[in-house]
Amino acid sequence: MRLINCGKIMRLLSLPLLVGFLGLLFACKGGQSPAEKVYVPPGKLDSYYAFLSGGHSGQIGVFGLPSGRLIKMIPVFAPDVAIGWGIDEGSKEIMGGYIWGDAHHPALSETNGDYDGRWLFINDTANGRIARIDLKDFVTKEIITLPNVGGNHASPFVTPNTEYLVGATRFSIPVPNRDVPIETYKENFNGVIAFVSVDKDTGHMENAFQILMPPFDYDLADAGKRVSYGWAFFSCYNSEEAYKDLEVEASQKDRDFIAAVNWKAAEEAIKEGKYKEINGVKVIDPQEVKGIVYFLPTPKSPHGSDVTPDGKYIVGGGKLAAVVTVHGFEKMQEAIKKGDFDGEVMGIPILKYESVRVAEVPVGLGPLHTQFDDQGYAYTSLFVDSAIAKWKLGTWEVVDKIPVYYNIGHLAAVHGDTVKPRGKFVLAMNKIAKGRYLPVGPSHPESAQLIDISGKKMEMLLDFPTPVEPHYGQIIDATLIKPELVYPLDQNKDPYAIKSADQARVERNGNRVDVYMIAIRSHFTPNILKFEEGDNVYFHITNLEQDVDITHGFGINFSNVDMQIEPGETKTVKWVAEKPGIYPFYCTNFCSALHQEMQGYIEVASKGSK
Ligand code: RUQ
Ligand code: CUA
Repeated sequence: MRLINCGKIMRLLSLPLLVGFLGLLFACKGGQSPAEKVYVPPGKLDSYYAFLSGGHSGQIGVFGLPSGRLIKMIPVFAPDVAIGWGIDEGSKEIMGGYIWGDAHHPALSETNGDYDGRWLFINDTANGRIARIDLKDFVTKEIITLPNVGGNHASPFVTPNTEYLVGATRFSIPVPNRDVPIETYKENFNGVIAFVSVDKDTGHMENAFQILMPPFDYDLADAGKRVSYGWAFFSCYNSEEAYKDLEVEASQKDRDFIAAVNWKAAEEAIKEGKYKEINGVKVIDPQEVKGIVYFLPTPKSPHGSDVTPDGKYIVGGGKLAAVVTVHGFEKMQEAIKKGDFDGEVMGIPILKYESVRVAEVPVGLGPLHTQFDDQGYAYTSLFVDSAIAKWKLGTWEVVDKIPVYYNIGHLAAVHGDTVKPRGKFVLAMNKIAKGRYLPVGPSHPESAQLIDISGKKMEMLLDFPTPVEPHYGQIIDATLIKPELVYPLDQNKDPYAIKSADQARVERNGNRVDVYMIAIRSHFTPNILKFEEGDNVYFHITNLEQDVDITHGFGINFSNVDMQIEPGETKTVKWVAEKPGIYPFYCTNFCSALHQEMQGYIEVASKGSK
């Protein structure tokens, strides 16, 4: 019998072993795989909230990162029949008669230049508004209209202590709006830059002041921070002042502008009474008040206007250029002091390009928006190239590029527009995301792509669909948000609240009927109701539950009435008894084993029959 030749076997085995060992070593060095980096096991929570605007759906999507899971859609400018947003009386009043809005830019409130997790604001480009969502319950609390602003796009971008939200005109209109020939655009139309103040305790918004501007299209904005605190920077295109065929006529000039606004100086001017009131808002005219606003020439039709975390530089995304332009705040201050001007428009000095520009960074085609990390790098979205360019602040060199699918608009890094970016990830929000998901007809869902930015090279991790249509998004450390899980019943101050079933009742006053109703598992009190044809019925329903996630619904058959009432909450909804007959109503939100039994009947008698 031959002896086994151990040495030979060892030699035969050693090569694959060595290869395997080295492979393992490399794998470990690369750290986790993309799948591991985004995997959040069942029962575990994500580390970040991402708030993505819902565009013309008028909503905001709340996603968990790194998993990309959609957690909630917050209705803001548009009705949501599930929770009754735009149906119950309270939310109808907040919506102010509109049923749509075009939500572009979520803006988290800030303290000392960093997100504080208190409120979320968002603009409505269509109807010139800003909404405030309370992050204690993720509910829209207030919507304010900005008079004189046509198409509020460059908004709401907060100042470092949420002193102000900004707004600006995208579509210039006459200010005040009136009937003039469109052909007199140059003489009769104006842009407006608006500042909305925020009460630091309640979050309540007020129109503070506005600045009258030439009829350009103001696009994006960012507030100055640290050294540039007290300023805000608004990009604009169409300095050609075209009002038709903009795609040709508004792209003639090689440079448009970033408007630098000294809002501290504007505050002073207001205090000194240097304004006129238009539509109830204090408006400063730069032809009469100097030193409030300056133009920084910026190539070409700039879109994004983003201030670096140290506040020293303003980055303009030259949509029709192949570079981002970096302006220096200090250089700007010197140029203002020296009067280094190249003419003026409407009393607003144009600073010399060479005097303010620090660098032109050759990032690639169609640069739009820029975000920042914690290592001194900037990330610019490239719409035409369908890519993100990573470049170094200070040396201005492009160090990496990653393709995205396709046509990226905004991008968001973790705390990526604050004074304290956290690095880790950047989220690409792609506009035209052809074929990324199972097809669902002609319109393809938009895509978001999560990219690891912690290493030298960017690494694509994850791809997930996002409901119509994210423009901007912001990503916040989840530990900074601590929502309430029930509304304490003893703090319910709703004038129509009742706190026990024995207070439940029906009160009639002419043809107005008020129903004070209780909802608690698994019963409505009262649940048999009798009205007369033509009655206007107001249901005031209090959910007496104090258990987490025991929400009741209230839906009436053959009607448009449905709403959700959260634990401890009271809501009012109006229903008109239009036609004689029987109308079942029921709990529309699954709440218990006897949820199916949670129902009642309404009887409507014909007029004068009782
Ligand atoms: S926009 S894709 Cu409405 Cu903010 Cu730039
Ligand atoms: Cu209450 Cu279902």
